[in-house]
Amino acid sequence: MVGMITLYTAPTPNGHKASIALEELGLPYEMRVLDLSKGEQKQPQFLAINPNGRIPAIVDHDAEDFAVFESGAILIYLAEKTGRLMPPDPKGRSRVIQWLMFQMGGVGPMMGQANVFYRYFPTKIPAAIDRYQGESRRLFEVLDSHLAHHEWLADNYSIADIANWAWVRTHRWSGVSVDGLPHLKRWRDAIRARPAVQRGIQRPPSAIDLTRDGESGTEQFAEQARSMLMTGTPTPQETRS
Ligand SMILES: N[C@@H](CCC(=O)N[C@@H](CS)C(=O)NCC(=O)O)C(=O)O
Repeated sequence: MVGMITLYTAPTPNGHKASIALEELGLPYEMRVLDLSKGEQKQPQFLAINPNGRIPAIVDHDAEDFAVFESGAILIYLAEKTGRLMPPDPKGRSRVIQWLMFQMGGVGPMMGQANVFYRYFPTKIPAAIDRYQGESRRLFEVLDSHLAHHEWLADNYSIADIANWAWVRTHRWSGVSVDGLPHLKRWRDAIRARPAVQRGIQRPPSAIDLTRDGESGTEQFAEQARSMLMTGTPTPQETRS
């Protein structure tokens, strides 16, 4: 296979970061959707690509089947491969990477844990829910303050915007409000209007709309995430089915 990327993914914010970037860059790719509730991400074939057993990961068949895991690393790889969505000069590149790391080390983990304790964990621990929702909201306020004086997170629309947006758009699922954050909303709406972003969030489409609350299927979705969380790895029966 030449000139083609394989994207291993699932309909989650981290997966959509990669598909949005691929769509923005117009790179040809094929998609392999892993069923996380069946533990396909923990199968040996996939662990050979990503030892961490999580999506997303890519294999670049145009570069001797070079494999990349960690969504932030994938975004940097794709930007550098194409020379787009991140400038090459050290300061401009650093500004993009700073906001990308802000998402990778902050927004993603905090919202991810907010989801765990607010939606999936069988025991409700109010202090844990408050901690992760509160920290997510604090990070949203940092974004809002910065966006009050900047159109995009770095100099131009970049992989930093893609990474943060893919999580911010799901704020309702995490139970984190964006009320009173007008600059964040302006930025969110501007990115949502981009055709490549619209295509990216359909690759693959979410089983439920994570940007809304109270949808049908919500409980089934939460139940699947809950069982994945509790077991860590799938039981042999789940693997076979
Ligand atoms: N830091 C990783 C996080 C990846 C991650 O947590 N992926 C989730 C879906 S968003 C996953 O594969 N979960 C399955 C599991 O935990 O087994 C990245 O940004 O790529």
